[in-house]
Amino acid sequence: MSAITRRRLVRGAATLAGGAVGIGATASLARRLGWLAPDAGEWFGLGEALTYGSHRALMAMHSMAREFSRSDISKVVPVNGPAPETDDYQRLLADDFTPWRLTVNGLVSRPSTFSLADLKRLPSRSQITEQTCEEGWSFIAEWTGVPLALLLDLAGIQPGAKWVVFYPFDQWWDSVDIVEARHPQTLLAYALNQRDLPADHGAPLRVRVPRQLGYKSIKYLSRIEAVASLDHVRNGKGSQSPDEGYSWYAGI
Ligand SMILES: Nc1nc2c(c(=O)[nH]1)N[C@H]1C(S)=C(S)[C@@H](COP(=O)(O)O)O[C@H]1N2
Ligand SMILES: [Mo]
Repeated sequence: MSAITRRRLVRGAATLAGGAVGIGATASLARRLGWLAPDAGEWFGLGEALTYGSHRALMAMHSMAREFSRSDISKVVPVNGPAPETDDYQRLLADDFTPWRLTVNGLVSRPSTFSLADLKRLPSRSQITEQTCEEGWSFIAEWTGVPLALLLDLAGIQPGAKWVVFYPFDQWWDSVDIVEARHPQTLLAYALNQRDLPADHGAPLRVRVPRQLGYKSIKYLSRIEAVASLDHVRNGKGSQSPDEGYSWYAGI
């Protein structure tokens, strides 16, 4: 997000908390409302925590990422993070992902697995959105898949679930809050520009979170877990990103 936008949002959130009372009051309000990012204690500190809190406070929960038309689709689709070279992934790739299953578990009433064919039979959504990498490049593409909200409801996500964690076949992992998980543009995509997802772009299934930077859009999905707290999930920061120098929240 640009510095100007961030400044505007932070100022907005401070105003919300009582104007001159300012930053400290905003942080405690954010904490009370549950708008404190899971990595708020990290060295990104208050700034990143406030970006998340102010987005959640000021923007409509259902504000939409811009959608484009087919003529806007980029000719070149860059890759960041090549397909895993592990035996288990390469074997699934060689088998066209027929034996692959997506596991949905954690705080759900019906822990479930889905084959690619199962997912393709569910109601789908297609959207032409921009994917922006933190490294400074972006592209516009059409993604087709199952809204994450639909899958969470099929698995019977429980009211206590506050976060949804994504585990892929490589070492990357990430999570989103329930607002993002239920957002109509948050997809589990199996197609890119109307073809099966190429391996490098996340086959057989990837997340698309078009309201955040590209690194939230986890590729090569294996499992999705609903949790009440991220404190005891791996590094306790909701994502691998804070260990790599990026904030958990990547809203744009
Ligand atoms: N599992 C996994 N997901 C990932 C990555 C990765 O390395 N592994 N890279 C991320 C980053 S930094 C970006 S910008 C996008 C890139 O998606 P693309 O390769 O389809 O362009 O995927 C994200 N999802
Ligand atoms: Mo990225």
